[in-house]
Amino acid sequence: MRLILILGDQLSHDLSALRAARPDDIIVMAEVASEAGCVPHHPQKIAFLFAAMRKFAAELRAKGHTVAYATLDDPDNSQSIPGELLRRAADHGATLVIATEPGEWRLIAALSDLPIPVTQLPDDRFLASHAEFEAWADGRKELRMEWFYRDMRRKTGLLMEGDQPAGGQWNFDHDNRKPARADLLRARPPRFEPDAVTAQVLDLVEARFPDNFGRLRPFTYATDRAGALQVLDHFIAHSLDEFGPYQDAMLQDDPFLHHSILSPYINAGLLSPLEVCQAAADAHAAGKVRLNSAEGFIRQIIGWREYMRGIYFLEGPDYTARNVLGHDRALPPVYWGAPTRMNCMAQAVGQTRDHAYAHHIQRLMVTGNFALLAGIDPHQVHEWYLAVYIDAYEWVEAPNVIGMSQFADGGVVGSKPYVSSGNYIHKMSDYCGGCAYKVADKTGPRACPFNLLYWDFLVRHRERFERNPRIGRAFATWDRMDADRRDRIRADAAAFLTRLEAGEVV
Ligand code: DLZ
Repeated sequence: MRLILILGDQLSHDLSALRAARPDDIIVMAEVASEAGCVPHHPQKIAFLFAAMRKFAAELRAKGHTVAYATLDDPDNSQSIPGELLRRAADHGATLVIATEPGEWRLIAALSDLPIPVTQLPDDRFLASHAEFEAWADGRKELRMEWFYRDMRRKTGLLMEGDQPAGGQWNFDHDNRKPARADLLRARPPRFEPDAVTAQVLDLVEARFPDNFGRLRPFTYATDRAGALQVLDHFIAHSLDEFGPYQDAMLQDDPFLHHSILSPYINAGLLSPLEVCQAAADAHAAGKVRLNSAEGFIRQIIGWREYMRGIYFLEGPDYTARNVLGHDRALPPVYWGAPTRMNCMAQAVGQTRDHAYAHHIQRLMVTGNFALLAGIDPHQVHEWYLAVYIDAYEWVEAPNVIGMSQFADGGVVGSKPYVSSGNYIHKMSDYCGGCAYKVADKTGPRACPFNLLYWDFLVRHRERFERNPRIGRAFATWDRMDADRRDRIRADAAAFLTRLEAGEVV
């Protein structure tokens, strides 16, 4: 007798472990406190996964599989994945577990440590296997996503004309940096009323996780593949064409803009990355979607998403502990919704609280930028992102946060730290108009904190970044400022950081 393990982010009917299943195998799925509580996940994230797991289990049963499913409130539930495997193995006399390799070192180790044999099959829902990524990385002085992405374009044939990229260019980023106008006619992602299964899960989550940061209701995410496909179709038909130019824009009253909101479904396994990209490429081929939009979208998935996973597994289990900049300030309460006078932070965190979602620029250039400039402990930043975003799993979140956003890996992911003064946020959003601080003020009581902290960060880390070709020139600007101004900036930054540490409203 054998057990087949399906984790909450492995809800794909062609999962390698399911392909290996025989008719008499027992499929094990479990809602467990050890996963739901390893960081304080957003209630909508827990509800999304539990509802999707229950529906996936029902689909498997309808196909004839035997599923041993533990709900969180099952009194016999041992509340951990290893515990549930051992319990089910004892119940059924199983002697072997077949799993698809989890997306987190912690769980890979937990499965390897089980007292019964476990076969961990490769997760081939990804385009690049570990061996392929290692071979690609081997011998390169510097790893850069762009080169990897081009290989993935060649491998998939997406937006390729023979061996050349469609339109003669691999990357259309220069067309894709427009601020957005407020537009009441912009399409919104479809909303799904909770059905009976989801409603029951919502009640369970409300009762069990009352103190987790984030609103549980209204809950409007799809929780099965059919719903996820509707979101995909809607995105391709109504939003993808404008996604490209406005993908970096931020608007106060529009949390989603032209973003697809497909990452929760792709990362949980309800949609495959390739089918999503193929739909975008087909829409372009049919003349419905401009090339820079299709290319920008496809790059996020077969480029960035795959690259993040490659880095996570290449760098090893200690990756989330890296902190080359020695940042040690505690994550301030504003990340958990405490009042702030910084409108951009209030908007990005408020939208995260309401939807368990923020798009990549809000994550990178608002909350991430602030944490880096303020010298927050990157491990705490990593745990926050892992907890609050509905699409966050360690294999994708850690390289994005520890690497790209916090530069805590010393430049494995990014060739420079992603830092900016208030100007970038002002250019790309409508946040600054409604802010208590003034983005035009570089010093003084109303100076935008990003303006102060930007220089303070660079000066603190001058030795490391001065010779960096992508950011080094900023030091020449700093050196040209008169000494009084430089002193004022540093004194105002220090005062701001003192207030932040004291827990004052900043
Ligand atoms: C994220 C998550 C949560 C909140 N809960 C569960 C759960 O109860 N059962 C489960 O099988 N998976 C859950 N997950 C997803 C796992 O944490 C995920 O499989 C690992 O982090 C590896 O990506």
